[in-house]
Amino acid sequence: MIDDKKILFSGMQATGSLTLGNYLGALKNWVTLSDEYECFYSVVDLHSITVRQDPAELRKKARNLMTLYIAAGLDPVKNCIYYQSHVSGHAELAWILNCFTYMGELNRMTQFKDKSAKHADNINAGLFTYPVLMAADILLYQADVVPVGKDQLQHIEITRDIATRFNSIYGDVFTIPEPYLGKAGAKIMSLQDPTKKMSKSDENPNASIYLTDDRDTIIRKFKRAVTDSLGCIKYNEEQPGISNLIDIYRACTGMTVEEIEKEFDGKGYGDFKLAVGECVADMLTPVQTRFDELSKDKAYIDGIIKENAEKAGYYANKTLRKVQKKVGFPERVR
Ligand code: ATP
Ligand code: LTN
Repeated sequence: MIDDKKILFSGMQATGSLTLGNYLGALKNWVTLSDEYECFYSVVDLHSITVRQDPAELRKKARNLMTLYIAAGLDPVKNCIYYQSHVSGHAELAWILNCFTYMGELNRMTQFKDKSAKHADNINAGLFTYPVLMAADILLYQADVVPVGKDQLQHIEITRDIATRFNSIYGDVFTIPEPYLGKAGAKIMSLQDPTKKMSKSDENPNASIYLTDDRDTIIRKFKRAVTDSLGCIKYNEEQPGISNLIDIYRACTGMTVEEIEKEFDGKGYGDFKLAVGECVADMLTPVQTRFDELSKDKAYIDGIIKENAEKAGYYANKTLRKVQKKVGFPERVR
């Protein structure tokens, strides 16, 4: 607890351009939750280098992501928005937790299997221990909840296992975190293959809506979205493409599946795709405008980066010192 509020932690990697999946599955919920919780939102750049990055590009993308967090509506005074690499406690706690994590556990992680298949020429140890760093992120702030998309649930589960193991040896050191999944949008699928998740690393640009896409591009991509030949707008397993569009519409409008099915009863796919495209464009336009404004204000963003890194460092150090003491590291002499 901080000031009687429960603690929330989440993060995103600064790789590629953010997609509608990232927005609906994560960022949009973050904004809703930020009143209720004491929130830490990190740009997880340590995680980014598990895949080879161009340094200048990474720096630029990390800054854009930081700006986008704010443009999407996160108040940087109320929420601690910071770069993971500015708080050394993440790497320090990750090392300790590595010694409490089993190879067998990490071997079961589906993201590791997917990413090592994709980057067969660079299956580095960081990619393997990625979930331990993620556990350190969460446990460092004693987070109660972690809002993520469905694809990250396995990582939250291993975080809970590591924390429980550590606590059973050393007493109550870590809060055991719970995942938080939004009602709609927890898994937005690719517009070109609705059996695959929409991903910022997809090579086909038509598969994803990027947060930077303009209105015409958004509408064009929805028009081209892969559906089926059944001709009815119903949420079911046989129609994964249509179900995905219903999910997107639901997440944007707050309507229920039944209300949406009723609204489009008897209408064609063309009409429905256009409606989805328009509501997504309406939702993203203000975020884009704010992003452009904020990007011009270097001093303002720099100030946030500095202040929030100090705030995050303060809370991170509190947990880290406790953990170091528990495992038997010598006390610092002042
Ligand atoms: P990559 O393709 O590079 O692995 P990604 O698009 O999966 O990236 P991440 O940075 O791994 O994005 O995820 C950031 C957040 O967005 C996480 O909370 C994740 O669960 C969520 N997220 C990512 N893709 C989707 C999706 N298609 N639907 C819902 N949530 C998603
Ligand atoms: N692994 C996550 C990003 C991430 C994260 C975290 C999310 C790193 N650390 C801590 C929530 C909490 C991803 O790939 N989306």
